[in-house]
Amino acid sequence: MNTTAMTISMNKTSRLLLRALCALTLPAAIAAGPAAIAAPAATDLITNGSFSTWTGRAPAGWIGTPSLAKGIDLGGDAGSNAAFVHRTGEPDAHAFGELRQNFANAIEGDFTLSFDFTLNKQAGWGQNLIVSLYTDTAKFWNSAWLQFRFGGADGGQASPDNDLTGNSYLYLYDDKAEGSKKWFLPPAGVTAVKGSDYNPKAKSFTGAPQIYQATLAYSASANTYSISYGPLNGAKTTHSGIATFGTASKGKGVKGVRFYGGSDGGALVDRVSLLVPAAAANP
Ligand SMILES: [Ca+2]
Repeated sequence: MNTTAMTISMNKTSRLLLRALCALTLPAAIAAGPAAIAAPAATDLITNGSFSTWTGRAPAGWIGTPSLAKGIDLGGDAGSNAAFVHRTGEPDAHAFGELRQNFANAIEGDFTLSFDFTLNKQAGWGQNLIVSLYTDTAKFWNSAWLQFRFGGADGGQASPDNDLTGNSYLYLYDDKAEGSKKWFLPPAGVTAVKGSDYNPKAKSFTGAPQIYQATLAYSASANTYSISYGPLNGAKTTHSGIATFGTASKGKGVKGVRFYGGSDGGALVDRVSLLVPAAAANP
């Protein structure tokens, strides 16, 4: 629509009209996916999504647990670092090698989260990477608006099947109804994510890394999610019209984003952004 609109002769009235049209159509543009969200009228709420700057053991702008580590850059942003998330103890709130960032104001409308990642090949519990958007910064571990996970063939719930073949799958985690949490998008028909051989101490890969990119878009008007993922420079698999997650109708909104490792395998995360329409940006 921008191409057509820009050919209009621009008197003051048409400029105002164009502005109104852009405001009306922006949510649809964001829902359409990463190619459409490069519009200038979007604001990135993430600080230091490239992980270029670190203060001690945590990247600037982020909250990290002690087992979070600086990782090798994944190449999608200009030469810096990534974050390596890796669970190192029992699965309580403090044992995860995790990465979090809070926002000044709750996000209750459209947003698009995107990031690059690898999953490590290692025998383990079966959930290399868990992504959570939470509503309570003080109870980030149990206030998920939504979660999605890359794990073994059954989501890592019953068997340690994140095996050395390194294949993991996308799982969406319904946290809308307490006590009736469930997984969906089972492996049948879901694209496998191949693992990488990563040495976190040496910050190096053995063989070619398998680098992926994922995008999660929420449309408030449709009250649905769209998620796509695939090789960084390759074709993406997209699931759209997802309406199972908790939504803004809870009246809480998203207050922060969390990446953490739920298995011994771990994951590298890089080039994180969370775009909102400019009018909805934090002041
Ligand atoms: Ca980086």
